[in-house]
Amino acid sequence: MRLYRFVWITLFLSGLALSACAPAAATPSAPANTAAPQSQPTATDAALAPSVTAADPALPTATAAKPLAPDQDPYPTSAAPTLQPTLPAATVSELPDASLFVWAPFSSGLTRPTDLADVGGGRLLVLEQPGLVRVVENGTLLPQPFLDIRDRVGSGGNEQGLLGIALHPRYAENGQFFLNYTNLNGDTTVSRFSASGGSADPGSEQILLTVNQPYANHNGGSLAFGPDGYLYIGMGDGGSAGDPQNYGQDMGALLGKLLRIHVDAGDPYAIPADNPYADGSGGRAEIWASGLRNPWRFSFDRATGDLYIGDVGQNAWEEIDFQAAGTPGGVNFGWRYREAANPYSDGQPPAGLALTDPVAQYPHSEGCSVTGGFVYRGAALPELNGVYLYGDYCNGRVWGLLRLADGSWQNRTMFETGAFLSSFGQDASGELYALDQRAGALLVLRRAE
Ligand SMILES: [Ca+2]
Ligand SMILES: [Ca+2]
Repeated sequence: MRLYRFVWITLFLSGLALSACAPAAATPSAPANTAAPQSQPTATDAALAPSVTAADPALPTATAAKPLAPDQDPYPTSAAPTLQPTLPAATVSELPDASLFVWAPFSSGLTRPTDLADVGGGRLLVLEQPGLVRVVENGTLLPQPFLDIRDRVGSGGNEQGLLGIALHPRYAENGQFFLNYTNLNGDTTVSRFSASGGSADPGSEQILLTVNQPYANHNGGSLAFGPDGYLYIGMGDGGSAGDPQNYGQDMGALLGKLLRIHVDAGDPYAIPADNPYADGSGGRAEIWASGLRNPWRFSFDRATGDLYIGDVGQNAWEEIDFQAAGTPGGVNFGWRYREAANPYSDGQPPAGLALTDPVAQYPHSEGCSVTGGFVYRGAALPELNGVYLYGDYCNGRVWGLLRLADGSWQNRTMFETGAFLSSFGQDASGELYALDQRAGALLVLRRAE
């Protein structure tokens, strides 16, 4: 089992064609928070060869229509960002005793689950990496998929496939949801789909954005609507290792960025007026933040609107980045000048270039690939109110991170789940789930008996 885990991790990091290399019936690790700590993987993606799935290493270009004039009328939401965010009164003042809680089995039978969304009525949509959207109803996996787009999803590489979902803020009225997947060419695709009557028609797809991916790995994959009503898209640096084309710092590239678009205006979208390069001068208009290596998972605190990004590191450090709600775009999170808060490339940043270090980091003695999570805002576990939970894909460890009233951070290991943590999920009431990619299972965070 330990050897198998090592092989799996090596494959994950290498972005190889997993389906050709790994046995389909490998035994998953048991999802329980009492699992013993795993041996620390030593594999890194430093020796990656470029993928054969991408033929064109040229500067990626979006194939979306030319962005329209900056939109002055952002989609209104009831949760407008606060310019001077304050912590909700219910936020706890310290990290709680982890033994109060347990990651309990919730559902199983899934194939490489990658993301989750709550559509109400006890139904969770769960993405399967090969291209199915499944329905888990009150913990039971339904046989009929919600959507099947396996015909257009390329999932040969371990970081490729159907990767992210975001429901439109008015999903209950318009049935719109958004998916992020790598297509049959390995290129990032962000599309709008429409649901009705408990399922979605593959023919309803409207492609918003396609970004050329020069290598099979580092595709990002997350989607989330911010408190401003705009859709944020996490883009990795394109792949290989060490960001050989320096996309993270190239404002002419969409790779290595967090993008921000307005999906309710324009054709197929509009650029928010306060994007840092909204007029197209100095950088691509879709860019919100830069200097990211592989922001596999990011989320917004549903109470404050604060942004948390889990940015996967190279050989040594994993990091959590933070942007307070209401602060301007244009933050540069440092890659490849820095790996987390540590120097990476031999080049020095130019004078005057401000880089923003993470609020938490951990070395590869404690994991190997960070999976960003969520700030807990549910009702069942008030001791966790305001705690950001995040994990490591390779060893299943889960940390708690808490922003204290004075702006400092408390960070501590809380759980050893033993899961291959591909993602965390949040339901409509704010309760949290963990997705075990290898076991095909969902775990739910509950109070220990
Ligand atoms: Ca890539
Ligand atoms: Ca960074």
